[in-house]
Amino acid sequence: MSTADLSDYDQGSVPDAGKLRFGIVVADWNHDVTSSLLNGAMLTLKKHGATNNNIVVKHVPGSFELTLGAQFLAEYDDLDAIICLGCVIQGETPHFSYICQGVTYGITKLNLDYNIPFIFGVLTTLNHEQALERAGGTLGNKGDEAAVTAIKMAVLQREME
Ligand code: RBF
Repeated sequence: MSTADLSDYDQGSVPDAGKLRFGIVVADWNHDVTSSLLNGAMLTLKKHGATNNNIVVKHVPGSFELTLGAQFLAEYDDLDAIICLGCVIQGETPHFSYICQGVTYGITKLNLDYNIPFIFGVLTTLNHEQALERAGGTLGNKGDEAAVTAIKMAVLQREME
């Protein structure tokens, strides 16, 4: 069982995000969890220099819609990275697997189709408790980690230009 707080990263190794523009697309299913992921991502982007004016947040109904929501952002705004936040919790039917498969494939495809990073910030947990532990609970906040990844990948992309 994992016990590490992976959000406890070396802040000195994160580049400045002051000149970068971010999109965040967040799923409303399991809203208590995804709002904490969003809060963590926003705070972390701003901690590293991003401003409110340079962060666009859009909501979609569920994690399955994250892919198209992120594509809308990529098409209609000039962004350096797009963070996708959601939480899929296993139920009694195989639905969980189909949603996870769909969103994982969708976000992977966006990464390859567009020349900007799309960050996978989707929790896929066995229960609600596991999700809360990873959304500001004892195991950190995956929203923070998604934000750090977005900054690092956006800077990497700029270095290559
Ligand atoms: N969306 C989530 O983001 N997390 C979930 O745990 C989740 N569970 C679902 C379970 C069922 C049985 C259904 C029908 C939908 C679920 N969704 C969930 C919503 C899904 O991502 C999507 O919004 C809908 O399937 C409509 O395309």
